[in-house]
Amino acid sequence: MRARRPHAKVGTTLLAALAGVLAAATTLAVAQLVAVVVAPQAAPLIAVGGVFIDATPPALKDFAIATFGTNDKLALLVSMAVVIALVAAVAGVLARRRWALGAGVVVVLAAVGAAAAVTRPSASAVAVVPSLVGGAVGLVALRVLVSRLPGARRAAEGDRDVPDRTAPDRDVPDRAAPGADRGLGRRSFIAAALVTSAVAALAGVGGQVLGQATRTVEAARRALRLPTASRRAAALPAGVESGVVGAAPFVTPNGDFYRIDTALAVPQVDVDSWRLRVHGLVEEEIEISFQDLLDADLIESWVTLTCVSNVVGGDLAGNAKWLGLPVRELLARARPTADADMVLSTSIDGFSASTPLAALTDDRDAMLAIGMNDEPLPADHGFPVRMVVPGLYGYVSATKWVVDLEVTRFADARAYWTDRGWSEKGPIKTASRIEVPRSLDRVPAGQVAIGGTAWAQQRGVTAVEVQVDDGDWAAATLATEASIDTWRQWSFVWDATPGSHQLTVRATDATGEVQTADRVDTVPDGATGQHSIVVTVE
Ligand SMILES: Nc1nc2c(c(=O)[nH]1)N[C@H]1C(S)=C(S)[C@@H](COP(=O)(O)O)O[C@H]1N2
Ligand SMILES: [Mo]
Repeated sequence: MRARRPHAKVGTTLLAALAGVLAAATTLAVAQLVAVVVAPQAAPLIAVGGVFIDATPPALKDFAIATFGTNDKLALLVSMAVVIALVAAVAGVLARRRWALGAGVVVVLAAVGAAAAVTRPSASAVAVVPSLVGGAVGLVALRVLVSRLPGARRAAEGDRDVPDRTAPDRDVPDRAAPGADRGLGRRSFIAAALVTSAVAALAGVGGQVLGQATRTVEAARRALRLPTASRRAAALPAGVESGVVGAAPFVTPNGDFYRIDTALAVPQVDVDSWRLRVHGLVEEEIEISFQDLLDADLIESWVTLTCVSNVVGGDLAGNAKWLGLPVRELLARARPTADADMVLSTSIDGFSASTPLAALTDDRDAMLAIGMNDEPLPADHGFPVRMVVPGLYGYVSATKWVVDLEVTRFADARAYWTDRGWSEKGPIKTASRIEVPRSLDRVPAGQVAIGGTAWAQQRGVTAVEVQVDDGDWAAATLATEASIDTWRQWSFVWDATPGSHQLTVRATDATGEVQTADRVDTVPDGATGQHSIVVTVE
């Protein structure tokens, strides 16, 4: 009989797979909704994704950034959804034949979610709740759907996990009486599938709506009035912009500022309970509140942040006006002992960075920042407090959502990325890039405006040169320097002749060192090499 109905059988298997996928969607949506109430970071996708990110080898992380750029997190979430859907489809097919097997897959998935959630930094025991509640609801959904698959036995006929061994065929659905399809056929399954989808959709939308409504942290951020700095940033000198149309603006608007971090869901930090602890190799342990920061003498300065994962010509750099407390004032109160040489700053989400103590105590104005371009820090950029240290790549200095400063020694402690193959120290390397025109652009022959940005934080850029094809290096015009800690724009008027041409740029820093042409990869301490583009002149 089975052999004569291959299509029906395939169809039922597909429906079983669909049952599994719907049950998984219900599990995730319900878990997400519960997580909004219990702990947002405890949502299973977020927690499992977080574990995955922390376990990702540096090469894969670099590949993800290179391939997906700042969409690497979206790529991860989509991949996880695909994998879960596949596993869930298998669970549905299994559950049709042996309920215990299918149910087992759901239980294991929920357990993985719960385990991931409870082991995330700063998680409490309640972090298991979203996955467990979601898993329970998912099990019910799977049970209901599988029991309504065409050919499934009526509930009255028994709910056994193991089919009757005396029967010649152990396959429960196909063994069902010919009349079984009448009561529990496709229509009944479709009805149950619609109800399940509705439950999943309601939970999903409910989670979103509730999430928005309870975003008290964003409300607190909006309500915050930043104090005026005791030492204001110098007004930007006229002429910091090169004037080349299409070049990156000198000040990066907060909304356009590159974002790099390991947080799948942005940490929601409550300002009233935020504390920063300064401890370790210090004469005196210190703890400050956010109010302490608001009441302190704050400074403002322009600093260009750069990511160590930025490739030659890349855009993982941004320039902003930061408002904050000099870290050296806090350290002066704590009094580091003579053997200390590093400060390990740690975020509420477990990320950490190792910064040389000297970089936090010298006159470069490393700060605990609370303001970015005259606004409270955006949540993505570390609200309420982050570190900003001129001259060092972000991974060794710019801890967002910072809650802890441990004064220690490089010999005794390692930071998040140092543990994953990156260098323990990360001074920013001199870089320059061409922003206008774009590579592979077509431009008209004659005078063409070339423009871009160069940076060498803590040293300053003193020259930029452009090379056309294999010609001599020619000096570009430098825009005014705002400070040695900010990037510097440049422009160059090129007398373009028809044909295909390569343009290359290099910068020289204030120590006289010319940016090297040697290409090295971003791992372990930042890329080098010169940026080239190819354009067609018509
Ligand atoms: N908590 C936390 N802070 C972090 C990171 C992180 O993953 N988590 N990444 C660092 C890195 S690698 C960089 S380049 C900067 C980027 O800061 P931005 O996202 O504000 O541009 O943040 C740093 N601070
Ligand atoms: Mo970075």
